[in-house]
Parts: sequence; C-alpha cells; structure tokens
Amino acid sequence: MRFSITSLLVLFQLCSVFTAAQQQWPLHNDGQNDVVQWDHYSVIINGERIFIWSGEMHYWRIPVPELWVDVLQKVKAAGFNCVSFYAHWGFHSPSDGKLDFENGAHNFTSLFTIAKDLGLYILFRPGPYINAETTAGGFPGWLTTGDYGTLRNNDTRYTAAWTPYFDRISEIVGEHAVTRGGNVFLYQIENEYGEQWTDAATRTPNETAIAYMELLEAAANRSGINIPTIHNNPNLGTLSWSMDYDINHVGGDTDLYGLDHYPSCWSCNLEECTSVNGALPDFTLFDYYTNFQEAAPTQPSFFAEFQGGAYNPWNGPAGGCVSNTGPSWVNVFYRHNIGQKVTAQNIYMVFGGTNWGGLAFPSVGTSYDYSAPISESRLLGDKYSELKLLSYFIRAAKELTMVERAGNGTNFTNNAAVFTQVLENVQTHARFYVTVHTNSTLETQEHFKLNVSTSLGTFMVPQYATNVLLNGRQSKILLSDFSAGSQKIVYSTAEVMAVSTFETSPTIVFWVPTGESGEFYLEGAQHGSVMKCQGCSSVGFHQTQHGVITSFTQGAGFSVFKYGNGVTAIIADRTAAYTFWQPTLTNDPHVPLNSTILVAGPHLIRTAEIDGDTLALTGDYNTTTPLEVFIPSTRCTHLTFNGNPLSFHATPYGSIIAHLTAPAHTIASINATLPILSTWKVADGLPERLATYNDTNWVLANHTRTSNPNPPATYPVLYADEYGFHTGPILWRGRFSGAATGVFLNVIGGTSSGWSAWLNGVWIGSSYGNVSLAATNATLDFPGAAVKSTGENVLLVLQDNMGHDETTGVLNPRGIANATLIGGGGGNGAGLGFSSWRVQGNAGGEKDIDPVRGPLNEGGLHAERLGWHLPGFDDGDWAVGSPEEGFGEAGARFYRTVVPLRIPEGVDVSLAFELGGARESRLRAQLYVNGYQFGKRIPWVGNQVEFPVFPGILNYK
Ligand code: IPT
Repeated sequence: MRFSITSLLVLFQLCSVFTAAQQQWPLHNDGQNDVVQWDHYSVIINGERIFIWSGEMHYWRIPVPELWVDVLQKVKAAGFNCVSFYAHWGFHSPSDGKLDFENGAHNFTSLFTIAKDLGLYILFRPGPYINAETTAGGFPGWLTTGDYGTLRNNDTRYTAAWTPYFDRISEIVGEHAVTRGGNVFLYQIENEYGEQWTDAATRTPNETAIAYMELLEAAANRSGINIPTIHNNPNLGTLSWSMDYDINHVGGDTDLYGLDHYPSCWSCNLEECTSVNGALPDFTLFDYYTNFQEAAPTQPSFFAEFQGGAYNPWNGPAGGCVSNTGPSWVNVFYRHNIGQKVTAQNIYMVFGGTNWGGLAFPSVGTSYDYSAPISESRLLGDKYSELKLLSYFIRAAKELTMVERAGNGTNFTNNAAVFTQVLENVQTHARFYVTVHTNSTLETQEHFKLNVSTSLGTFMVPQYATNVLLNGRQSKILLSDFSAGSQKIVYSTAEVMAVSTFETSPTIVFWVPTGESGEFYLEGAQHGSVMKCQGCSSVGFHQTQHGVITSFTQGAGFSVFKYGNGVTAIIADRTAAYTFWQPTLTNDPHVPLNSTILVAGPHLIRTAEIDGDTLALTGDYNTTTPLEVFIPSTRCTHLTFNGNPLSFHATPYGSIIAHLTAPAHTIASINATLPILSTWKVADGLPERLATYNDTNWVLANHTRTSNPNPPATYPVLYADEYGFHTGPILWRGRFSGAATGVFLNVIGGTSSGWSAWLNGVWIGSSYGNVSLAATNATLDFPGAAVKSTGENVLLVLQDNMGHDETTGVLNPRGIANATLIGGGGGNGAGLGFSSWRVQGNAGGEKDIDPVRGPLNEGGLHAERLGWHLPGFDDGDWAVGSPEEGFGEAGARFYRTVVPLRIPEGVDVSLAFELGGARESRLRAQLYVNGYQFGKRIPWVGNQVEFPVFPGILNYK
C-alpha cells in the first residue's frame, strides 16, 4: 500500500488532536532472556529504551581488516548507535563442505571488538541468502548447479548445504551477543523473503516457506543465538513473519517484524524501479505508519533497511547518482520516518565499498559506492554532515523512544501548504512536529507559524521571530516540552542539533539554514545574553514569568548565548553546524548526554577521551582550522590532538580554542608525487586460441545430463558451474573434424556479458555485450583458410562471466547453451558435430588455492591461472609494451607495471586508477593490484573509469 503525502492529508485531517495517553502494550522478549525487550514503542536493551539508528556496511567489500576501524569510527562519529553487517556465504565457502572464517578478511571477528569499543550495537544478517547486488545474492557458486534443488525452501539437499555455514556463523556471532557481553543484539533470518502467505490478506499459509524459516530459526538457536531474530519484508504488502499478524500461529515468525523501503528506487537507473515504486515524482513520501500498525502493532516500527543511496548499474552515470539521494533527500525522508513513529532504522548503505574480484552480480560493476554517506574512498561529504545533524538530534531526543502519533494534517500551522505529523511522548508529553510540504514533491518557499500546545499553554510560534521557513526540499522537526538534560525547552522553531550535559548545565546546539530565524523558549531561564555573535542578528530575549523566549536570525557561523540558569545555547547556521561533532566519552551505545562533549572545527572528530585533566581527541583535518571544545577549562588543562599537545585559550562562554595548522601535504602536493605509469611489460594472454595449445589437463566437459532447471539446447552440457568454475572468465575448447562452414553459438554470461571465438587461432567473431541481454547468440562463418577439412579443428570460446543472477535467477547457468556446427555435414543440430569439449576457469576451481583473497578473486584467463597478476611474478623476459598502445586484432594481453608510492606518514588519502577507453572501444579490461582484482572496465556498456584501491591492497608506502 502506498500513499503520497497528498493522500495522507485526506486520511488524517479528520483526526483531531489528542493528548497521547499511555496505553498498556505488551512487553516482549525472545523467550530466552530479557536482555533485549521491545514493545509498541521501541527496543529496550538492558532495561533502557533506545532509538536504533543504524548504518549498513559489508566487511567483504573492504577486504582490509585494518581499515574497518576507520569506517566504524566514521559511522559512530556521524551519531549512529548501531551498525549492520551482511555476511556473504559464497565469500566464506569455496566448495560444499568447506568454510573459511579464518584467513584475511574472512575472519571478521575484529568487527565485534571495534564496535564494542566504539559503542555501536550490531544487527547481524547472515543470510543464507542476502541479495545485496552480489553474485548469486551471496550464495556460493557451487550451489547454483541445480543439484541442491530450487533453493530457499525446505528441500533436504538445500538444507544440508546451508546447515554447516549457518551453524558455524551463528556460533561465531552468538559469542558476541549482548547476552554474552558483546554488542550484537539482533539476528536477521533470510532476506526479503516475504513468503509466509500465499495470500497475505486472507493469511493463507505457504507451508514450505514456513518450514524453511523454522529450520533456519532452529539452527540459529541451537548454535547459540539467544538474541531476538528479525526479518526484513521487501515491501508494504508482504506482511510476513510477524508474531502480531500471524494470529493463527502458522509459524515461522521472527521475534521482530522489519520492513525494507527504497522510496526513490535502489538503482541510479530509475527506470529499473517502476515495477515496485511506479513512476512517482521525485520526493514522494509514503505511508508506513499504516503498514506497521497492521503488521506489527505491538512492536517498534522498524526499518531493517531504508534507502541510504543507490547502486550504480553498468550503464549508470560515471561516479554514481549522488544527487538522487543527496543532503536534502536525507533531510526530508529520514525526518518523515520519524514522523511515521519509526524508532529503529538501518540505512542501506552507510558505506558501500567495492565489488572487487567476482563479487558483483550482472547488473553492477566494480563500484558499490552506493552514493552512501561515507564514499567508497572513505570520504565524508555534505550528505554525511546532513545526516549527522539528524543523528545527534535523535541521540538527544530520548523522548522519541516512547511516542504515539498525536495528530496529522495541515491545520497545525497557518499555511495549508505545510503538513505536520505530531508525535507525543506518552509519559513526558514532549511533542515533535515534523513539518514538510503538503505536496512533498513541490519546491516552493513556505512560511508559517505553528500552533503548539505545551505545559505552559498553547502558542502560535514564533511569537517574535520571523516565520518558520520551509525552503524547497526541506523538513523541520519543531518541538515542545522537550527535555534537554535537566532543562526543558517549552518550544522551539529552530531545530535542535545536539545536547550535551558534560559536567555543566546543558549546552544546546540549535541550527537553522543560513540566514533563517528561530525562536525557543527555555523554561526556568533568566536574563539571556549574547556571549558570541558570529552572523547573529535581531536577537531578542523575552523574559516571561516562566523563563526566557529567545528569538534570533543566524547568518554564516555560530553564536553563543548564556542564561542565568547556566544553560548555554549555540546557534549555528547549517554550514557551521556541519563542523560540529559530538564525540562520546563512553562506549555505551545509549550515549548518556553527560558523557558527550561538543567540538567544532575539524573535518572529522573520531574519538575523545578524558584522562585526568587531559582531553585527548583524535580526528582528521585538511586545512588550517580552529578547534573549539565546549568543556570547562577547569576540567581540561591539557589538550592533545592525534597524540600531539595543543596550546589553547579559554573563552568567556565556557569553551577552549586551539588551532590546527594546515598539514604540510595537500592533495595537490601528493598528486604531484604520484608516478606516471609509463614502464610496462606485456605478454600474450590467450595462447589457448591456437590449435596447438595443450589442454589435456583441462576439465572434460562431458555431462550428458544436468540438474539445472534450464537445460541446454545442445549436449554435452557446457555450464561452467557444473565443472567447478563459478567466477570470472571461462574458456571452452571444442574439437571437431570435417568441413563445417560455421558455428551457431548461444552464450550465457549474464547481462552485459561478452564473448569471442577463435577457430584454430583465427578470430571468427565476438559479442560485445548488451546491458539487457543475459545471453547472446551469433552464427559465425569459418573463414575457408582457417578450417581444416581433414584432421582436427579446435574452436575456443572465451566468455566473460558477469556473476550469477539474484533471487529466482540464481540457477541461471553460465556457459554455452547451444553450440551447433553448420554445413559440410558436420552437425545435426544437436551439437554432435563436436567430438569433445574441455573447460577451464579459475586456477584450482573450488580448491581455494588462495584462501586470503578467497574464491571469488580470479577467473580463468591465462594470466589469472598462471599467477601473472601476483606481486611475486617474474616478468623479466616479457616484452616492453603499454596498454595505451592498444591492439588491432582480437585477443587478450596482460600488462604489468610497478607503481612506486610514498604517501607521507600521517596522511590518509585514497588513490584510484583511471581506465579510459572511448565508449565504442570493444574491450574488456580487468585491473589487478598486488593480485587483487580491483577493477573491471567495459566502455561498451559501462561508465566507470575511476577505480579506487584501498590502502592495504595497494601499498601506499
Ligand atoms: C534490498 C535487499 O534486501 C538488499 O540486499 C539490496 O539488494 C537492496 O535491496 C538494494 O540495494 S531489496 C529492495 C530492492 C526491495
């Protein structure tokens, strides 16, 4: 079910305002213990309510364990209190019966320690199926043959396949559960498997799906998962696995109901999404409240996934589609969800990373940047900053964890073009007014006053300042009776960014877009005064019987006001607010506000620690910047930044100011030191095309039957997965005798795949790839001179493999579905003209000969099989030649060069390789860096030219 905000209006304007009263809602736990509980309002961990504010990242998309702390520190610094991980079964399992949780990035247990140290709860999502735009949706390649049934059901063959993986990962994760002193509090079973009902409206059970979910839940529990389970329903209609909705107890339910939603489509190609979201105008908001109340009324409204960006398909824009889900998108959509009474949200993705090796599924290329708040290069931009403004507010607004909707409509303001959703805390009666354009797709400027009902009576606010403004794509959360530590804000028309109460009365950061006005009423305050005015104007302090109403206009910068009762108000415009940080002095994910401090200035504050009278900060800066810490100078007589002592002075308003001077190295100066890649070696990378090539050690492709539900047109079966090759390019050599005149080939490599064929070393044709065709066919004539009418002919087909499809497509084969000789009496249409076929793929097939890089890194190209991509390989006798020279005839070549780097100490940069090539170039290029495949460039179908390579893969020193 879906409504634009316009229809919300029709629905809810009828509702009158009510004062939310606390109703008795059942308190749930998972039946094993009460460490994690939940009710209609929110999740409760160790007895304390929390607004779960989570971001998704995939450790297997950043295979350098030493970098995980960097990403997680950035997640924490943005104000999240939770991180979510998918595990990728295929990454951990090279063959049936073999699992690797030990080597390199396959051992992910340090994530648990880092998250614990930083104070992040963990939502863990082990699959076994995960989707995630990765090959086979995270299933191992060996599972895609058809031998294990159709998968994702209770078939005993499939059950036997996933059980060892699921048991083991559940054991590993279970050891780090909140019930055992770790931080994992929630475990997701399967993924977007909204299959509980054959008809959700009539609650008609789907027995096999229920049996499957029950098998998975039982496995998790017997393997030590004693925290609640959740499932993420793929859309608003599936209503699956919710204890509340399952009134007849048909089974399979998880402890918590979760929902996934991507209101602006999950792909940079918006056309891909019309089937689910329709062709809706930009910034259409949806009604989730109704779904949550129908599906799971006694549970918190929980987004297991909410859009954090969008993946970039092969034909998508270079660099992704950051503007589709930029800062204003974050601003409006995430506030809207708060208005919908959501109290748990995981954004997908907070950091996307890289589809290195064969991680990608056919529609996406190497980048999984996802236009996420933390970029693939680990950089932070405005989207991150905008998110931070809301995250710190959520941290401050503990009262959000127990709210009811108290009304909705256009009658809360004096402007019908403004729609307000009102939430009220059922105990404290704090109110949150989420305001947005009534027609959220409009970008008009709307000025308004809001009618607030407070403990001190009702007011039309602002009373003194100029009206509140919604300027284009923007939403604002206004407040009444809001607790800021021990103090109360009777109302505010400026948004609250953060509250900190470390050893002082509260310091409250208010923010407005540059040049806008605001007004807030502090109960119990007397005589306000301006301690610092940077861009402030029209400041008024209006004393009432109960406190002070402050009105202001704020230009560029931030101002500081103090009140007689000790409250400090910082008024920042958006740009200044972006420079504020709220590091925590505790690793408690609930973040008591008295364990936080406020810091303004640098690009990033990672951590803060107080030891005696020393405050130690860590962070990043890229220019000369003030570093201002709101902490009493008596509490901090020494200050260090990244371990270096800094001198500072105290301000009259309760902060200390130090300076960070511009680092010696700039991006320009580092760029100037980067080597030019000019000295290359080259070798022929396709000797297999020649008739004389010896393939006796290749796998004989001789199957006459297949369990794949998509049987081939000709035999033997030429499906690579059946012969143990699951990733990257595949080579097929077919032999025949006789005077055939040509061949018909139908090759399946996934969308955008391409292939080429050679007869006795002579190129006979290619298919260059099409973003919408998974298989392409061609009739290729044999040049008279190439075919031997007597004796043996060898046909080589080299196919690129784009990975396996997702969901119901995971069994789609990769290989040759039809190979038919033509003419000369050679073929009979059933492919019998070929006397034999041999196949080659990645070295060792399923043997996982390189357990650190793992089973997905390489394909079957000559260079890959012989280790030419590995750092130790000796290319001493290779010829000199550069990839920039190109080559005219069809073939494959491998180029090697050495890249000396010396990035200065203490500098964090991200280097990328650029692979050019004009759109019409009929080439496929793969980039290997120290043996890791970190780029696939196909100008014919894709636009990615920049391929970032993480430090640790590339040696930056
Ligand atoms: C949702 C999947 O759960 C997730 O794995 C990923 O594929 C994401 O989409 C898109 O990036 S499914 C959603 C498209 C309904």
